[in-house]
Amino acid sequence: MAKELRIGMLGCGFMGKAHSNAWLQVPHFFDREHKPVLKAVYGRHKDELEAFAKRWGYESIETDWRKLIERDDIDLIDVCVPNNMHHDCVIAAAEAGKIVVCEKPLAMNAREAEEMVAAVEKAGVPNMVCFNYRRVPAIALAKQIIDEGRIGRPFHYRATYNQDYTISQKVPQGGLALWRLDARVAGSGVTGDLLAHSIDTAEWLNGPIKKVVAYTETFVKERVHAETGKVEKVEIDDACMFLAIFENGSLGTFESTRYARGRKNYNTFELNGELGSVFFDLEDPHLLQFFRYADPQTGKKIEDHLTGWQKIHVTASEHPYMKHWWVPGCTIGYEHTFINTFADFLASLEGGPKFQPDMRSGLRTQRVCDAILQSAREGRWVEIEG
Ligand code: SOE
Repeated sequence: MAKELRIGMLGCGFMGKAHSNAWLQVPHFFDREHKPVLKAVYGRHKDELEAFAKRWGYESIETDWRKLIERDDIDLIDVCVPNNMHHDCVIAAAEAGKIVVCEKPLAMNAREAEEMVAAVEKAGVPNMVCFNYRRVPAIALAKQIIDEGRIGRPFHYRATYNQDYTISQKVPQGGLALWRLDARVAGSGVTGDLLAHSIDTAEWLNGPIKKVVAYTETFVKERVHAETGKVEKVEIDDACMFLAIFENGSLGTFESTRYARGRKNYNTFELNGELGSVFFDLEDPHLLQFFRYADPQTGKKIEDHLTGWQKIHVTASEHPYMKHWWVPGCTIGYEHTFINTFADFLASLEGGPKFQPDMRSGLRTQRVCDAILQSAREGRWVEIEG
């Protein structure tokens, strides 16, 4: 008999939906001792909350998130509310002895994240941050190829994360749909929202970043606030570009914007090494491009007139996660990255490998984000502590 894992969901927006779907789907595709049960969901607006609970089959609703966390019929708290609530929700959940899942970025800044890590480690509760792109099979395959030594000494890491939904001046800031444009709720703009993904992936694939120098821009300086109806100053970074030096000596270039007309979720990375290179584009998520120059064992050159970039269609059962899905050639989507993520997290609760990224890893990414914003403010290189 599977052990019930009673889920308390905080938030019923975009991520509340992606996470609810993932908890329900894990048992259908992965053998786990735990069976997630959608026990209760919190939301600010009763009507929207009731409709959400009905749609996803939550047993109950709460309009007070602290009351939900205190309930003793809840095992795991999943924090899917805007960034400025993550700190208090995670600390309350840890103090209540709950398993804690939190959306990215972990917090508004590293100071908050430190307090959250201290709370979960003091309580000794399992914890994670939902950087879901690590569980895109093609990205997990890139990690495997790097760990197999097929890239060798790294020289360059190049990443972009571009979107285009805020170009119009008419797009308001704040409120349920656009809290990401309100610095008081989001903490930052593309740095915390998009580059946090790029940084988590970069450090997972290429090791820690030692220092950064950054430039940020806010193209639309004022927007109507959806809640006050007043025109207010925009205080987030609409775009950010930074250079990074990795501990391993390789050079990094990162760019992110919400002003790249035509780019919807253009999250890409390329790593160039002595023995080979890999390239990935989330707008083409089933493919990993791999260039093989030399044999990782012998270092002997294998490049000749027949070699070139391989486009690996990452759908075979030998590829990460894919044996749990369909037959070779059949693809999976955005929502499956959350299902793969929760499958790994449940495995870690059942004696499997320790789950990463945990909140201490989330703190590390927060420190890099803080350094980027500090560098942009002060116009100088900033070292990453800790
Ligand atoms: C922003 O539009 C956003 O939804 C991010 O907040 C998510 O983290 C990213 O996965 C997709 O884009």
